[in-house]
Formats: sequence, C-alpha cells, structure tokens
Amino acid sequence: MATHENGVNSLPDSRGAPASPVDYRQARFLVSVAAIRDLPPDRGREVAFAGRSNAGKSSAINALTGRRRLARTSRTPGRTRLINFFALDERRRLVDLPGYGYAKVPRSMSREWGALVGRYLESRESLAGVVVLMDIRHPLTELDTALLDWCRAADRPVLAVLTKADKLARGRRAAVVAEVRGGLAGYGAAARAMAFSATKQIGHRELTEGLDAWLG
Ligand SMILES: Nc1nc2c(ncn2[C@@H]2O[C@H](COP(=O)(O)OP(=O)(O)O)[C@@H](O)[C@H]2O)c(=O)[nH]1
Ligand SMILES: [Mg+2]
Repeated sequence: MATHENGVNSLPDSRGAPASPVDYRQARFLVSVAAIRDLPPDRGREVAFAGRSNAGKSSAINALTGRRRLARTSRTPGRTRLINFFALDERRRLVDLPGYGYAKVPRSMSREWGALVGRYLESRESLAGVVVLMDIRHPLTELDTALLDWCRAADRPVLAVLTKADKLARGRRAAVVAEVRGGLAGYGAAARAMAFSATKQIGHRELTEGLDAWLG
C-alpha cells in the first residue's frame, strides 16, 4: 500500500484541522467508460458525482482535488457522455457520471444514459455514496427527484450538494438548504444537503468531510 494512506502526504489545512484521511489532491484520471462491461475492477471504494448537465459536477471535482482541469468543465452542457473515473489511491476513486436533462440530447441518448447510469447505481459494489449536485437556484427538478429515487431504491446514501451558492445572498442560501432538507426528509438519515461553491470558499470542508466518511 502507498505511504500516503498513512496520512504522510496530507498536511493539515491552514486552519489547523486534522489531516484528511483521504488526500484528494492525489487524484489522477483513471479511465472513461461508455459501457458497463468496461468499468474498472469493482474493488475498494468510490463516490459518484451525479446531476443535471451544467450543475457544476466537473467544477466541484476540480475544486475538491485542487486541480483546475482534472475533470473538464464546459460552458456547453451535455458534452460528457461517459463515466469518468479518477483514482485517489489504489483502492479509492471519484466517479464523474454523465449529466442528465440536457434538452438537446436525443431521446435515444437519454435511454442510453438510464441504462448506463441506472445499472451502475444498482450494481456497483464499491459505490459508497452518491453526491447529487443541483444548482442552488433551481434544486429538486423532476429529473433530480428521479435520480434520488433511484439512489433510494439502490440503498445508496446521498449528499445533496447545492452548487453555485455564490450566486445567492447568505440568507437566501440558508433558506434553500432548509427547503431541500425538507424535500429530502422522506429519504431518511441517508440523505443530507449542503451549499457549495466551486469559485468561492463555500462548503469545501463539508464536502471533504462527507466524502471522508464514505471513503475513509
Ligand atoms: N458562479 C459559479 N459558477 C459555477 C460554479 N460551478 C460551476 N460553475 C459554472 O457552471 C458551468 C457548468 O459547470 P460544469 O462544472 O462544467 O458542470 P457539469 O456539466 O455538471 O460538469 C460552467 O460555466 C462553470 O464555470 C460555482 O460554484 N459558481
Ligand atoms: Mg462535467
């Protein structure tokens, strides 16, 4: 096993908090897959990032890992149609799932999306939890709810990350977080919600702690 699993390479942050048990800065691209049969070996643990196209998945992964271009971000939604895997170490991974809900994606494409992502969510042994990213200005759309229902059916714990929180004033932000928590109440303790911004320091520590709990 690599020495960084002992925490040797993960330094405390500037506020002197204990070192994270997982060093997200070690993330490196592993593989992109378009079919279930091509998934990397189902060992260790991984956390998947899911959400509408343009919700801010790639930006969140880049912010978390401190790498500006690890997961490509795009102003043109609906570009990523593959499941992208990033290795943190030999046994832990981050997974960027293809986005959903992009109007210009043909119907055949959304069937493909459902087949690939649905089967992944149902069957992946190493999947410890799902980060569901939603734009804080329009959370819990019909498709988000469909994804959350899939997660519940597959018994996957969920962390709802309300992205682009820098776009709302503090009070409004807290109100939306509370609303979403209310909306998730039916999912029990296995679903939590938090505000996040990739561009401002909002929710970075909470996201890291949420992932640590799943990957640690
Ligand atoms: N203001 C702001 N813009 C963001 C944030 N996160 C993402 N974006 C922008 O939203 C767009 C979509 O982001 P991207 O990460 O590519 O979304 P993805 O399709 O879910 O991977 C890009 O133009 C990003 O720059 C954020 O926290 N704040
Ligand atoms: Mg993306």
